[in-house]
Order: sequence, then C-alpha cells, then structure tokens
Amino acid sequence: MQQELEVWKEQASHMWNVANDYLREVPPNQLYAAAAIVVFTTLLLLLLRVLKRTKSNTIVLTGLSGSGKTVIFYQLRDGSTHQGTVTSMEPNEDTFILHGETTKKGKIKPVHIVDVPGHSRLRPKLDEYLPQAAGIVFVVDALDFLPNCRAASEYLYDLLTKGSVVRKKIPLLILCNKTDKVTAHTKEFIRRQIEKEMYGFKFLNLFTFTHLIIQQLLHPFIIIIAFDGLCVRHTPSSPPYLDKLRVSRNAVSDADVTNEFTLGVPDEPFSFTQCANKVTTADASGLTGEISQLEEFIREHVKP
Ligand SMILES: Nc1nc2c(ncn2[C@@H]2O[C@H](COP(=O)(O)OP(=O)(O)OP(=O)(O)O)[C@@H](O)[C@H]2O)c(=O)[nH]1
Ligand SMILES: [Mg+2]
Repeated sequence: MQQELEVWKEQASHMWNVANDYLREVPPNQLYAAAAIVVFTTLLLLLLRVLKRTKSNTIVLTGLSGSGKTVIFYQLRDGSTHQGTVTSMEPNEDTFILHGETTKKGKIKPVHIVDVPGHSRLRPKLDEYLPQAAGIVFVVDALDFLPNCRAASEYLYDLLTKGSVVRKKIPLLILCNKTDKVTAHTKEFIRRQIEKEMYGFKFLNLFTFTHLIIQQLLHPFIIIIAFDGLCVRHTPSSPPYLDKLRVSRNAVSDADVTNEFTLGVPDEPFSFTQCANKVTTADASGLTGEISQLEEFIREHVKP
C-alpha cells in the first residue's frame, strides 16, 4: 500500500514538472487569454443554467366566480372533478405533472397551477401571482355568458391593462368553459361580444380622460398624465369625482382609475389583436374533462 502511494506520488510530481516546463515555454499573453476564456465560458454556462431555472412554470387560472376554474384545476391535476366544488375562498395552488401526461415517457416538467377565486374581495390576490405567470387562463362560463358579459369584460379589461401583465406580454387564453351543454355559446361569439363590450369602455376611457384634465385644471391635485395616443398613466388613487362618474356611467372599469395602461387604437373598433399581449380563445368542458386545448396552451408556454 505504502509502495503504491510512493509510485503514485512520483508520477504526480513528474507530471507536475512536465506541465510546469510546458507552461514556462508558453508566452504569458497566451496563458492569460486561455484563463480568460475558461472563466468567461464558466460564467456563461452558469448564467444560462440560472436563466433556464428561473423560467416560470406558473399558469394562473382566473375569471368570474362560477366559471369553472376549480373544476378545471382538478381536471388538470387528477383527471377528475372531485364530485363538484363550492365557491372557493382561498387560492388553490399546486405543482404537478398534468394528469393527461402521466402516461408519457421521459422527463416532463411539472406545472405550477394557481386557481384564484373570482369573488371580487379575493381578486387582489391575483396581483401576487401575475408577476410570475408564464400564462394566464381567463375562464368564461359559455353557458351563462350573456348576463355576465359585462362583468367578465370588465375583469378581463382590468387584467389586460395591468402593468405586470402588459410589460411582460404574458399570453392570455380566453377559455370558454361548459361546452358540454348544447346551449353554450361558441368561442367566436364570446370573443366578439367581449370585444364589443370593450369598445364601449374605450369611449368611456376618453370621457374619463377628459374629466381628468378638467379636474386637474380645477384642483391642485398632483397628477402625472402621460398620453401617447394609446396609454394613459396617472396616480393610482382615485379622486372621489371619478367614483361618482363611475356610478353614474355604470360601466367604467376599475382599471380606468387604477391601472397604468388602456387598450385599443384610436378610431378603430376594439380587437384583441391590438393588445400588447397575445390573446387566444379555446373551448373546454371541465366537467367532462375536455381540456386538450387548455393543455396545449399550457405546454406552449411551459415547455415539457
Ligand atoms: N355543465 C358544466 N358545468 C360546469 C363545468 N365546469 C364547472 N361547472 C359547474 O360550475 C360550477 C362552478 O364551478 P367552480 O369550478 O366551482 O367555479 P369557480 O370558477 O372555481 O368559482 P369560484 O371559486 O367562486 O371563483 C359548479 O357547479 C360546477 O359543477 C362544465 O364544464 N360544464
Ligand atoms: Mg373555485
């Protein structure tokens, strides 16, 4: 054992001497350049690893209360509805491999799904999850759509004008749920109706904007307005006259007074194609497990 160690030591010292002789022959400049390349490549590889790791795998499910988010959450995770749900009072979140992919071979990246309740009191919770979202799924009840069209459009408008959503251009899917019922509206119809509703908001925004200027002239209220044709920025606190205005007009979204961006192109009917975010539509039935279009959207934005 001792002898083997001696032989090994001798070999190591011989190799060290050879390496030293070689390095002495190489000009110092070449040595520095080689060292710099090694350091640079190591740093680059580390950076790529970190970037790859920080790529979000979060998909946020949002939409009005009763649209079917929790049923969809369970379908994605367990492939079942857990025999019905009740109105959620807390966000539901978990990280898992989609149930539809559990039989697939190879390494599959788990997805972090967050189901944020639609109750207006719980909606502020959404702001905690949006900054890390790789995609947003806005669930719409395609069955009971018309009576809820305005409320859904306002909620969607609010989402699509949030700084955290617009700046990161988070893709958004309008998921028309409950298509198992024959009386459910089509995704094309739902998209058109929401666009029409939002076109109405655009006029109201202009109205609000004019009021802001008038009030700015009348009150020593500190307000920053940057108007570049599409975008209006102002202080987040809403002056009382705007609340009155909102009540009287009955349809101005909360987004008008709190969000940093507005939607649309002047003199053109509103269309989702004008949004900074990519907005697409899909059908689903959480109840019967028809969620393949949703799974496609998830996998498009959270690579397996
Ligand atoms: N027919 C039909 N009913 C559905 C479908 N998905 C959900 N529902 C029903 O719609 C109701 C509301 O579903 P939830 O998943 O609790 O709705 P939610 O969006 O989570 O509601 P909140 O938690 O209040 O935000 C339940 O009674 C479900 O059974 C569907 O695809 N088809
Ligand atoms: Mg729920």
